[in-house]
Amino acid sequence: MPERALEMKERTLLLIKPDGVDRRLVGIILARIERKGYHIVAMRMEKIDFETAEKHYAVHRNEPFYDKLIKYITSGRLVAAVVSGEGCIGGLRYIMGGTDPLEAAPGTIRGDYATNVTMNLVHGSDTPEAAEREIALFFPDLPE
Ligand code: IDP
Ligand code: MG
Repeated sequence: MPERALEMKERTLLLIKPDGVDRRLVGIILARIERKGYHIVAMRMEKIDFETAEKHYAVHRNEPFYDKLIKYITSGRLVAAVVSGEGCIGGLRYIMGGTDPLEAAPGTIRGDYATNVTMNLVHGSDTPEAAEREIALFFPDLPE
């Protein structure tokens, strides 16, 4: 079974944002993702610089919340991980819940553990193209 899951091509980038690390929710968040059946195939903890943050969130450049978002994501250490498994791009976002934790369903990470739309604990890539771009940004040496 593990071999089969590792062969599945789909993979996505997970970030446990600085509030998740600060609040010691790393273990709980990773446990939920692993229990779903996904594999963590690469993982690192780091405080990212502005350049990486700006590249990662380039699509939000013109949003009113952009400056706050960049300040938040660079405010402390985060966990970046590559998650692999069947349907994991959509599946991870389903486990995470909606962007605004006040509207995220109970049972999701954001629905259960967060209240603030900026500090919403986690990031998951939203498309296969975004996943490959974001994985390349955080894990440039990872084989395809
Ligand atoms: P997502 O993380 O659910 O994919 P996006 O729309 O891609 O949500 O937004 C990226 C991040 O920007 C969110 O996770 C959140 O941290 C922040 N954000 C999104 N919308 C707002 C907002 O309306 N106000 C403040 N921060 C926001
Ligand atoms: Mg997004």
